[in-house]
Amino acid sequence: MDGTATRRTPAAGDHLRALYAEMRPHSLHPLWEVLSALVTPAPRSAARPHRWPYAPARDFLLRAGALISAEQAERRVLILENPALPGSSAVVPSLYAGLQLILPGEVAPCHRHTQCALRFVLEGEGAYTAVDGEKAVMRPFDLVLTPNWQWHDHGNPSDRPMIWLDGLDIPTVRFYEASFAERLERPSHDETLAPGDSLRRYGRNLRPMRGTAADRRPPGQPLFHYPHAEWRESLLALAAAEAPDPHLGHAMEFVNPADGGPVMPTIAAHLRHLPAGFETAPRRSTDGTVFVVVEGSGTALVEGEEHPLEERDLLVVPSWHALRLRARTRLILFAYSDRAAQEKLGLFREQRLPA
Ligand code: 1HN
Repeated sequence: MDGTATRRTPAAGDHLRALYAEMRPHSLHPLWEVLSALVTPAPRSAARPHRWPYAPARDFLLRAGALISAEQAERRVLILENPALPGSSAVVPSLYAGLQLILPGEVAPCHRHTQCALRFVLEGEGAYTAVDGEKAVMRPFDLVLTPNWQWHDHGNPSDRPMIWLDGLDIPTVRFYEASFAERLERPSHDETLAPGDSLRRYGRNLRPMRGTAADRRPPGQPLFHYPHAEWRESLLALAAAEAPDPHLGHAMEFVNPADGGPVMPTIAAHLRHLPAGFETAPRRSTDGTVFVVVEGSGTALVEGEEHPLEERDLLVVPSWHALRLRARTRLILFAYSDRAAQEKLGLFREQRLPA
């Protein structure tokens, strides 16, 4: 398709190019020159695989912490920008990732926006995210959600820095041109519920019966805290009970208890467990995915290229890049991706490749 028309005769080619030049100021362009790049037979991601080792990123973040407060910054975050998407603030074309630092005594002021967010704790203990005035007190490797348009502020009453990974759908919301945001006039939301209330109400396969005015959280999104201690126990129980899937290892998805679906409308999150010495067969999928190493060490092979994996390292694997994981010790990974949005749009595909 590319340029075939213009190659038929030199004269016709010249006429076509002259026509394009005449049309351009009218914002009209020939589809036949770009069709094959627009409608590709398989995804061609603009992003590239990349690993951020934790230690240097942490050092830069702590240096920023000495120079700007969380309140001044509103959010003191280093963006993990895909090296192939400069200026985009995107880790893959649809998603954002950042590392956030809250120092002892600091508050990140209360706001809300149409972007939805997850936090995955990397370091520290005792800081909280308050969602609509209910605190989730966080420990390493807890998952905390701030669904779209819910008020949220963070605070660190502990005596150590707290660092977490932020995952948001910022580029998706930007694509739809649907960003709204507002700040609360006070730094912190008034406490509306005791810390941990929604985890106790909705995190145990129970819910208050309706008609009792006891449903305090939005009905479609009742749970926002998935503690490491709980998810790890489930993942290890699965690992003890059955053989690993050849392409995934042991894998578990975080679900929204209201509907059994992904944790947020645009973002899905899941876990992997690989026994020591296990290597997966290659698999590719259309969801651009950010991985965090929670436990152990090993190697990720992305389209055959090796990326070492150590605790707290971050790795991005763009759409349709074949991934194999190799565990040196027992390897546990957290991951989030745009699979939730893609499933709704009928776009999600995965392919299991032979070892
Ligand atoms: C945000 O609200 C947070 O609440 C973190 O911690 C990062 C990046 C862009 C837009 C909003 C937070 C963010 C953000």
